[in-house]
Amino acid sequence: MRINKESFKSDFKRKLTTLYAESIRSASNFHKYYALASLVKDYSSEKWMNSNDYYSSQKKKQVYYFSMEFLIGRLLGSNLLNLGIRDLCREALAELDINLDELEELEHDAGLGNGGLGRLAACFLDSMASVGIAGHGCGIRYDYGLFEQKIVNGYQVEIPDNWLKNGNVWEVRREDKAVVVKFGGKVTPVLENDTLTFEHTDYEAVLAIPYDTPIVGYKNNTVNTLRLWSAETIDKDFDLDSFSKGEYTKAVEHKYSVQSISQVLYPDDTRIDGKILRLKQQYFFVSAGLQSILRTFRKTRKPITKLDEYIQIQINDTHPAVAVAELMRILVDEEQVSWDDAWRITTNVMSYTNHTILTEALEKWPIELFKKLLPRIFMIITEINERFCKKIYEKYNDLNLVHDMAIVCDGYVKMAFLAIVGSHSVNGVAKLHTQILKERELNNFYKFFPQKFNNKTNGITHRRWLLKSNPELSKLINKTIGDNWITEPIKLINLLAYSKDKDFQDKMYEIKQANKAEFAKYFYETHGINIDPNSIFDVQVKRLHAYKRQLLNVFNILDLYYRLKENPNLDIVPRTFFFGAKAAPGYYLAKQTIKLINTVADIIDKDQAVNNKIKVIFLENYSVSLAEKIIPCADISEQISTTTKEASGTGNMKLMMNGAITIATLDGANVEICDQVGEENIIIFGMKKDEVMELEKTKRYNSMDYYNSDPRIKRILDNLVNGSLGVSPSEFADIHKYLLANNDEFFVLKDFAAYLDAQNKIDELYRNQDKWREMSIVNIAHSGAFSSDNTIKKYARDIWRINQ
Ligand code: 26Q
Repeated sequence: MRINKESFKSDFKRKLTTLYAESIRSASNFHKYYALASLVKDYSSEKWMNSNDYYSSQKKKQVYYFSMEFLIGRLLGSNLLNLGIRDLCREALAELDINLDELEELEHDAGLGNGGLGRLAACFLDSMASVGIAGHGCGIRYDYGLFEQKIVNGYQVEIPDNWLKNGNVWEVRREDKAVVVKFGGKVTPVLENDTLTFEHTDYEAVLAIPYDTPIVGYKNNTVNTLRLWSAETIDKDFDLDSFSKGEYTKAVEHKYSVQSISQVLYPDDTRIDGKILRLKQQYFFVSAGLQSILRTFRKTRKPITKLDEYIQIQINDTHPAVAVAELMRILVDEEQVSWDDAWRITTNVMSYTNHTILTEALEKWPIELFKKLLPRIFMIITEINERFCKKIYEKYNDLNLVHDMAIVCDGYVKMAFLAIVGSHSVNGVAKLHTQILKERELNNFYKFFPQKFNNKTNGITHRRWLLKSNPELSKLINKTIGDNWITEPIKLINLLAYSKDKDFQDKMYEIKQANKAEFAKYFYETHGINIDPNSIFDVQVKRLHAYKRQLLNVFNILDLYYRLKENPNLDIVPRTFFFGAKAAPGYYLAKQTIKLINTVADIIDKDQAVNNKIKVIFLENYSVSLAEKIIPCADISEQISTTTKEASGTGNMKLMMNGAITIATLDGANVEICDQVGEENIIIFGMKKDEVMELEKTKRYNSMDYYNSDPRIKRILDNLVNGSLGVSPSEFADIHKYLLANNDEFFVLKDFAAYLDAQNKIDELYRNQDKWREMSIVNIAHSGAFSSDNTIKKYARDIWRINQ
């Protein structure tokens, strides 16, 4: 389809008329946004249809990324970009006196994820389409995404994210493709003519309706599909029987109970509370997804025993792990495949990605709950478990080991173990993380299945995180090394030749300054707060969690504040510290940390003696679209987790790609960033992996020692609870207790001195602008290695066995 400015303008006007019977003059900005987005969807429709037609002939292996979360953010800008018409539209709209950026701002973020894991899924969708892999997303269409965060009196308040209230232009409801998912009930074995089948009765039937969103590849012909499932009641909304008896409440009860399945995303990204609704959500979308995949496959008339040659399923953490048993159920019960064949097919189809080593995040379900909700699935898991346990026993003759590795044990169904046993590939998300999984957390399984374990370091789509979010820098890169980095991101390495080039350095600096000024303007307009664009922008944006150590960052700020108070002439480069972080609603310590950050921000703000040197900004409601605004402005990227705890991190990659210098522990993907850029281009501090593991093992850490021996720490902690922060002395008593009485689980106090030294080094480095800019360029040049295009190609080659 050829689109030029004139045809676009008339298409756009026609769209406004057909949708709203409005002209450009009379339409609201939102209607203009909606009409534009609807037009962009039309532009991608033909390619979408052609991709689907091609795929349904099953010439190509289909990959399905099963994930509870897809944090895709806004689609208008990235779809325009990937269709290759963003500049054209911008110009054409300008001729109509319409500002494209303003329209893009009106799109509500699709916040169907908590953080890293959900955003990774979104980056992977973009990369799969852009490198031409037939890879689709399968998940849940939550009515409410991750809560909207408001800060009230320094505290986080959660507001429901009603993201669908003004409609969702991108999705297509496909009622004709609905499937039925069954919960509960009774399963009875039936023996007939020597064949054993299982009859499932008295179950609750839930209708799963798919909503499809096109995923447009970058300037190619691929348009893949993100299929999200919504739960509805089957044919009758009311239980008519109850309704006619006048029991109105009971009549609608069933409807609400069904709809609740896809109503809301669980806003917790670590701790699990074993809620039955969460298991229901998992089985709901997994069963719906598998049923629809199989239905399409059957139409090809290929033998079911070859399913694994055409279908690959990636399980995003343990959340969809029940897919192993559900595929076995379909193959054995519905397709009459023998257990052994079904098992071969299933394990060849499934692969599992682990995203965490925190033990509290390893999902397990109480047997009684599981059995009641999914009786047939439970029987199948029991069978898988028995066969697996037998194999362990045969190999090791060790009942303790059988106990440690059993999928069903100690009253629980262990989802990670089910995922490992039922997959042909198990991968971690950064080298260090995979190594720790192999050496420690999953060591038993690694010894038993060494060939399954592999690493796939995470990546980010450079199209959203550089090309789209930092257009001026992208243009400068294009002018300097050409634009082939857009399709071959590794080519960014050619910037290395310019790392010492004064002209390039200056231009890059000017762009950074312009980005910072633009953000300051935006922030003033939306919040009435001034930010100095000439200060260093120091950025820590990620979920709030103790292991990510926002506290360490705050403590450095407090120490700096006290030093400035003691010595008003202390010579530091002015700095603005940005925090963006949502806390899980039930995570008390994380919420208190937000209050602390805001309290410190207030104190500094009100203090004339320091407020021209340091400032703290808490970015309310950190989201994908806010990330796109702040990341291009960052001078410093804070990646300060306790070593071994951050599986990978992906914000670290986004920030380096935009020229920020990383201050980091050697954790997760920071290790690989350091390997790429070299130790002279990153600031590393703090405990190393072996030190952390040793201290955890020997339990020799005593946070009190640090409190007693470092007067800076003592001052900070004392002031937390003596009322000097201008809040009640009891306000931060629990943070104090957590660090001292409860011995500081994540070694904040132990790494404090090293962190302060590292921060002081940054101040010095920044004054040497030649060096600073050189470092910044080196970081951008190496960031191509962290494009998710590369990551996805490795998944395709090693795990999905797709020949490109
Ligand atoms: C599980 C059960 C019940 C309720 C919630 C959950 C749950 C939900 C989300 C558990 C974990 C998550 C998300 C985890 C996550 O985002 N992990 C991050 O994944 C990134 C992508 O691999 C990594 O870069 C981060 O290091 C890792 O923390």
